[in-house]
Amino acid sequence: MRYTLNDDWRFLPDGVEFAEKAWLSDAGWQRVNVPHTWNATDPFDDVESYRRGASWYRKHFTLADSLRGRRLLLHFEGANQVARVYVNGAFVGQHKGGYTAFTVDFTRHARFGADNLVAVEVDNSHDPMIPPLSVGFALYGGIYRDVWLVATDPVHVTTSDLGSSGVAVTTPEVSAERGTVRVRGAVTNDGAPARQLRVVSTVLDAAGREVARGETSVTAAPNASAGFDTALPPVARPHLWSPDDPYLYAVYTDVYDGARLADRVTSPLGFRWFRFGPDGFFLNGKKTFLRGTNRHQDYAGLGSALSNTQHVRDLEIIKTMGANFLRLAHYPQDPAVLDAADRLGLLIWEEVPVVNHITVDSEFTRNAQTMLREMIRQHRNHPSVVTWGIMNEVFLWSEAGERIGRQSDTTYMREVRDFAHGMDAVARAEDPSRFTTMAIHGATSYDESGVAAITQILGLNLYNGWYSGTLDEFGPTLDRRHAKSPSQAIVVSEYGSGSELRLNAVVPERFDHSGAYHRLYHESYLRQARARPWLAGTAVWNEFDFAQPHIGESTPNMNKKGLLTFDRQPKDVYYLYKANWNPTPMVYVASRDWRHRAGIDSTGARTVTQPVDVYSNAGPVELLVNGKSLGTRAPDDVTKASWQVPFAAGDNVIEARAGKVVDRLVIRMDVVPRALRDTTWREIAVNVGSNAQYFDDTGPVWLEDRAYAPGSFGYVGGKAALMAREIVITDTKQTPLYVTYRAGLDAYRFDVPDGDYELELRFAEPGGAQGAGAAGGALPPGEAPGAHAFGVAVNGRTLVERLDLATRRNVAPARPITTEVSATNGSGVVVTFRPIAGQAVLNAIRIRRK
Ligand code: GCB
Repeated sequence: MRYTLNDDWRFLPDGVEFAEKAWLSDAGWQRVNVPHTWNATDPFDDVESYRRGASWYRKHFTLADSLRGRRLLLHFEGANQVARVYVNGAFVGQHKGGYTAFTVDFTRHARFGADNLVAVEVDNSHDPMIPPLSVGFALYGGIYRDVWLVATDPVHVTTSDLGSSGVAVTTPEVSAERGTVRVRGAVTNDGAPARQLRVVSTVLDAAGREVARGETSVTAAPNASAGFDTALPPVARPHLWSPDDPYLYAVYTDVYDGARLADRVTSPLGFRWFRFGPDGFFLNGKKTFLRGTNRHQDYAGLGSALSNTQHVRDLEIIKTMGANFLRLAHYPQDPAVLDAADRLGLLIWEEVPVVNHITVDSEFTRNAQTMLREMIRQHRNHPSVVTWGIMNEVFLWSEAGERIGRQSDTTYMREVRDFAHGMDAVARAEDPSRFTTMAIHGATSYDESGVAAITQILGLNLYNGWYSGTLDEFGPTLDRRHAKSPSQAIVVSEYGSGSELRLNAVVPERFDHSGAYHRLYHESYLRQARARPWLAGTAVWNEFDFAQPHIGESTPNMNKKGLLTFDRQPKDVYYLYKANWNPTPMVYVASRDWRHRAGIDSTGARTVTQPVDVYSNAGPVELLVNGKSLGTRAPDDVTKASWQVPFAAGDNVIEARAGKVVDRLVIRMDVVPRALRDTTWREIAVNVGSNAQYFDDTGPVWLEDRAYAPGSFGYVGGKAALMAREIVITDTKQTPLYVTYRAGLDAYRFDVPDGDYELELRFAEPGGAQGAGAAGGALPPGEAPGAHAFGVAVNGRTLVERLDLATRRNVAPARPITTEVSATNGSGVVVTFRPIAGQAVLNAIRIRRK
């Protein structure tokens, strides 16, 4: 019998003394339900980072008298990252590691018909002995998964097997003709005398019909456990499990004490066989390309404290996209995730959070190996799991926790190799039926140290065309690795680029965070992966945007590589995958992220010609714009068809038709005349230093930047630049407008007719970081550190004598200035910059006719 103890906890965000004692009042504590994290929103605090430290949770509960004589346990699905549990003041257990479940026994301390108090101290402080050490995601503290009260008979399946159910179900032999099942575990007799027990394992099909049964007798001495290992008779012509047909059986493991059923454990079962090899992945004898993605477990506003239904919904989104593979990066996830993967049909790569570097210490190794064992024992019965991951990019940081490009410390490299060998050996011994894997980045250290050759599968995290180089380098990089590792299966465990719903571009560029570049990136990777039939599979980084504290970019503290946003709105790029991977006929106008555009009149007839892409897996597509056909096109090899669309000023109805499937979208176009003396314009806003347009519903479309041309507008002199990734822009919600800028410009000009104007200039210090950019190595660096001080004049009149943007390290507050200006005698509006220290910079500019 078990039920959740999720409701009505008291929470204190502090590490006080005696919090486990009933006499300490918790009347002033916050009321919370679990799942709960105290870091639901503070990873997004602009400057101070999120709180890592100790907190207390307490819950009062009563135990029914009928539970007397039972074994009483608390099962925590996850608490990050060290949890110390007390019941009625007594310490009952401790667990290290934030991503695996644990069970504590409090039978001796239970009170019946009276108040019981469970108190849990949870601490997510950095601990050099507990993986992960440094990560690019938030280590949310708290009891952020379900808590269960479990009551068993004194005779029961062992509950002390590293948080697992105590039962291991394997399928030693599976073919289309027959499937054999083996059930192992242990039973415990908490009482006296010794007991002769029967362990009966039954396989039930999806309709609940018994298809196999086996029995083992065990003698359990008083207060002792005894193992069982039951081989069941084969199931003839088993209904195989696969992503296309995720047919599930169930196994009941029943413990009988005489005629009495003392305990039952239910395990999922799927019959399937698979292998990974240098020639790819094979499931049930069929070559299967792993069409995959990655998932972090956090969500806008909730942090890591998701309900089970939210976990399940994430997997449904992934399945609907047409994926058949999911990497649970970088840590074991909620049991609801594994259940959903079994039921929906998603093959799983699950891994332990050994990320970036290790601590060379036997305690760290012990903790990492325990986590690995816990993960495997807790999730090994899920047919969806095909590989266990032992680490991710372990050479990205140095032993001392510095982000470095390349390892040169050969002693450390040897230590990492030994560590990896140890982890790999644990995984293989725990579960010979799965394959071992690790994910590596592009450094040579993995080969030099021998680490790359340790696991059966090698995962590659590749970002060609994002952090470095060009998109076309992805395929050749894969080929070189294939040649170097001829005996390993290769999976692209990560690839991705960032995008931001508010940015889009006609001419997308690397790192512009436009939806257009995001799509281009994934189109290119899809194509290149497809051309390599030996590849086992690929996994997008990442299905969802997720929190990444200490990073700047277009939305501070967020990793924007998701195919969906942090609150699960699909970006256009999601439909690229759906069109390619989900056979359901669809057509999609790939401009939901860019429904309000602007552009300079291309014909003089108040029209702007810009591209529109459509994804269709339903055959040739006809595009109609405002009811007029622009012709029919056949989609290319990644389902894309493109048109140059002449947009009229205002709303344009775009309709794409592929046979019976239709998609319709209204795109609004703001037309800026070529010559500003044509006063059909009211406002011109420019995202200075960027090739991308910005729009956020609160104001105008901010155009991509342009060089000045007489009669029109634009910059004079200078160079387009990008803030270093580490710089967090504060005091604005319109961060993308500040991320790009023009440095060293002489002027910004608008050849407007005489009249009165409102002019807004926006600035932020790009050199706020000491050595920013360099730390990331491969990233486009921002300006060199140092003060930027300059004067600004408008039409010859000083606006600011000395604008000094220098500020704290890695923090750049947004600095907007609005002024009024009159253009007289054909002066137009001319903003001039006079450098005092370093170069002048400008991040955005806007002019409005009054
Ligand atoms: C990686 C890491 C992942 C990061 C990702 C990125 O290689 O494994 O944790 O989030 O790159 O977006 O930089």
